[in-house]
Amino acid sequence: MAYNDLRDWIAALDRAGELKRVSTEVDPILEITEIADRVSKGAAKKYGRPGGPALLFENVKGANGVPVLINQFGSERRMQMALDVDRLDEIADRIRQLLNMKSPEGFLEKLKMLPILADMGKFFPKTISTGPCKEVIKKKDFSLLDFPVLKCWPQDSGRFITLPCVITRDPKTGKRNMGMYRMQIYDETTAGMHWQRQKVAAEHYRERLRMGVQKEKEKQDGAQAPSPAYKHSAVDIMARSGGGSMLAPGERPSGTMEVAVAIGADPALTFSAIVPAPPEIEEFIIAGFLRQKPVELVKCETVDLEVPATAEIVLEGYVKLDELRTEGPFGDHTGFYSLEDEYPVFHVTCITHRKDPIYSTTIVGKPPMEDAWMGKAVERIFLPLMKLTLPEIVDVNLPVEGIFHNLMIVSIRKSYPGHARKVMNGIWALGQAMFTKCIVVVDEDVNVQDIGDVVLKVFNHIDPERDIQFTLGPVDSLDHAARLPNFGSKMGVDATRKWPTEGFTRPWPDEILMDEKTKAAVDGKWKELGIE
Ligand SMILES: Cc1cc2nc3c(=O)[nH]c(=O)nc-3n(C[C@H](O)[C@H](O)[C@H](O)COP(=O)(O)O)c2cc1C
Ligand SMILES: [Mn+2]
Repeated sequence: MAYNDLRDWIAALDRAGELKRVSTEVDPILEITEIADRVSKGAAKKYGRPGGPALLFENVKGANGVPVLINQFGSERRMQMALDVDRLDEIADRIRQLLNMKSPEGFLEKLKMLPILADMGKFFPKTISTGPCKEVIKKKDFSLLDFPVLKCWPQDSGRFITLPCVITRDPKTGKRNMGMYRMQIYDETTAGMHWQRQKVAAEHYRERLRMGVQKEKEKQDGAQAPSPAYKHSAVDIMARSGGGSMLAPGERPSGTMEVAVAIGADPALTFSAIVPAPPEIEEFIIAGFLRQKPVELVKCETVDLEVPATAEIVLEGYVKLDELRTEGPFGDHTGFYSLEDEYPVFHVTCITHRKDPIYSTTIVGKPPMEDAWMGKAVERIFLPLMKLTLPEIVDVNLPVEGIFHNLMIVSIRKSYPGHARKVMNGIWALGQAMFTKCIVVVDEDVNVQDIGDVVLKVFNHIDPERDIQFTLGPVDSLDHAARLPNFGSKMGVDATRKWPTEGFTRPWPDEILMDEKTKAAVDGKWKELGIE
């Protein structure tokens, strides 16, 4: 049963004993972070429940009564509840079922497919005339400062909206994208738009730059007021990084790109904004698939975009093509601050919200935190999709402390010489898996979920100089060690058993395992031994 909206979800968490309401006054500046961090780490031990409960702060300083929800996804159980399953692998099973669909032969097989086809109808979003997110519409006198936006960590450059579903449209195909990109609040009506350059909204932005709108001479009086923060070189780099237009010195692009932001929605929708889906797939469809119920959308007031009808808060606006501004630092999910960089600026044209909105947010920092559980869900759900391209993959583990792009352990069914290296290269070519700094490939008899087994076998099996491969390519914007921002080296470790056809002619020893007969004999006398 899909949750209709954030409230429905909060009520379900409450019923399941997964929510803690807090009525003591708390400060959105740093204090909520400290509390949420203790809950996701310390409370994990105390309650014997990894991740601790979701928290609803009902009395937030300076919030005009707007409550703050945090840690809604912060445990395996809640992640399962959010996606309405008992095991996250159930979703992978449903994806596998869809992918395995073959052409039906005969009437009976066609009939069997009907429920699947009917199910597919639920994936597609529906646009309806109005919804609760329109209860309050403010086209003027609105302020981003009205909401209890957190300052998360001491060295953060300001307050950041951390759980925004950012919706943009591909200017060429008209397809919509929804990605989660944090937003630093600059003032009442502007915020940073931290879409990293390899993300889909950044590509939409570049597409607009490439289309060039018109390039105007800086001295000419453009239709658009010049952005005070205009930095020619930065905008030029943005344009060129897409292989697009090169601005002549003194030239500047003009025009804007519309953006809508939904904050606080049903959990499947929020989650779909973080999944690293192929760029061509609309996240609204993914949310429909996860919810098994269409996402209902309403048209925005001031931009040509649609937003989830039941969202708590909607920000409408645009980014200018000639404006970048310093964003960050921000305490990030690497456990370190991501440093300042130039990003586009979101200008708000309208804010709509429910009558008594609930502000939902998260914090990132040293793992494990709330995003660890979201990442694990992504790992499980994407396995069948990875196997589509790399069917030899048996299982994948992205350890939480590897912060998802630093370390991937993958087991394969090895079938030919050099197979492990083919898999590494395949992963580096697979969407956001391109960011993986270290890929460790093991044989299928290694349980990648058991780090002890992995360490034992990987370090026994490698001849480091022979088995480590380096490559160069794009790295995550958050990587502070790479030689250049966004560009650096990556490492693959081939920890599979080496074959003679790979030049390894020494004998390979067997793993030590007791024989079944002896084990059975000891089983038989185990109690009698009186050891336990
Ligand atoms: C809490 C949270 C915050 C995130 N913040 C950012 C961000 O600021 N910038 C960014 O590019 N990606 C961020 N991400 C990751 C993106 O949401 C993720 O890469 C997503 O797949 C992007 O969608 P897209 O493929 O449609 O661009 C964040 C993820 C989470 C869970
Ligand atoms: Mn996308």
